[in-house]
Amino acid sequence: MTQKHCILIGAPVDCGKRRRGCLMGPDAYRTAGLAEAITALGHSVHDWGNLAPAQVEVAEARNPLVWKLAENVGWTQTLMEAAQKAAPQGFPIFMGGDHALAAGTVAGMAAHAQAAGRPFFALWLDAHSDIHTPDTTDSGNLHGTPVGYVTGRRGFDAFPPLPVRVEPANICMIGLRSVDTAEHEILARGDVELVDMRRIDEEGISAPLQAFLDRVAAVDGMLHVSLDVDFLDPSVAPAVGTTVPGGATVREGHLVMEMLSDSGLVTSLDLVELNPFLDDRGKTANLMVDLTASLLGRRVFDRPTRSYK
Ligand code: NNH
Ligand code: MN
Ligand code: MN
Ligand code: MN
Repeated sequence: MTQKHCILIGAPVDCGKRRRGCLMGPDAYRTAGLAEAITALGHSVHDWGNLAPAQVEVAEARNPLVWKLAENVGWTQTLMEAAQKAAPQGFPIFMGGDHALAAGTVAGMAAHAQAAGRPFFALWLDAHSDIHTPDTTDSGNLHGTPVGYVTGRRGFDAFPPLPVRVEPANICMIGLRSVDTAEHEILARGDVELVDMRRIDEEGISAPLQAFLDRVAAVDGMLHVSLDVDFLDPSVAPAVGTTVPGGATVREGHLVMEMLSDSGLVTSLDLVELNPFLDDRGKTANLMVDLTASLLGRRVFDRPTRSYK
């Protein structure tokens, strides 16, 4: 595979939910050897260190449950800018931090794709659909809202204006098994491609993923991957606040990453929701690093063909 210049961007976002600990994520990835795993594959790495949220003032949210609005808005602004700065220079890897960070990274990458004149797609690997708005969330936790923001849903007035709306049809969610009622309503009548765990059980994970990748390839799209730790089953990835049983296996995770790698379509990556405080001797951090290595070309054997059909 072609060599990349990987840019590690520490995003210790911990304001997207009440349970604390995701702020330690970037350092856990460093400790688990993310940079070393990348250079071992022949790529170059530059670690930009950890960013801090812009200081902003916001009006009080309509929904009194909403938690740490100003901090979430500040991070969105910071990461939107960071993504647009990093993308022309290499392959950004956003080391989270909770999933609230994706409001900024996805919006920033979408703006970059527009500037580059290419269609933008996002792959959401998650147990959850994260398509709430600050008005519909019943937890008040804004890590459940980044897809709502980037698809231009109403209710994000306090947030930076969206540079470009991401087409719901250009988003594919794989791993779904916890979708709230308000999210279900919007998804059921929308165009987001939904691959829940039952579909994975019945069809395997490669067929729906390949179908999505074919769509991205057909229009030479740029693909952003947002990997939430809870996409994986909690037995193999316990270091996450929102464990949901029945998730992807280690091999399903690697197969996704290997197919993404073969596709050559991925242009940026979020690693989100790792809470090192909840880990078991670094097991989850290590798995996330190994999955990133698969995405960047690590193989046991090269495959003679590139097609998985
Ligand atoms: N849907 C729930 C909420 O809005 C859970 C979101 N939690 C996540 N998302 N971990 O990936 O609170
Ligand atoms: Mn998520
Ligand atoms: Mn999740
Ligand atoms: Mn909820």
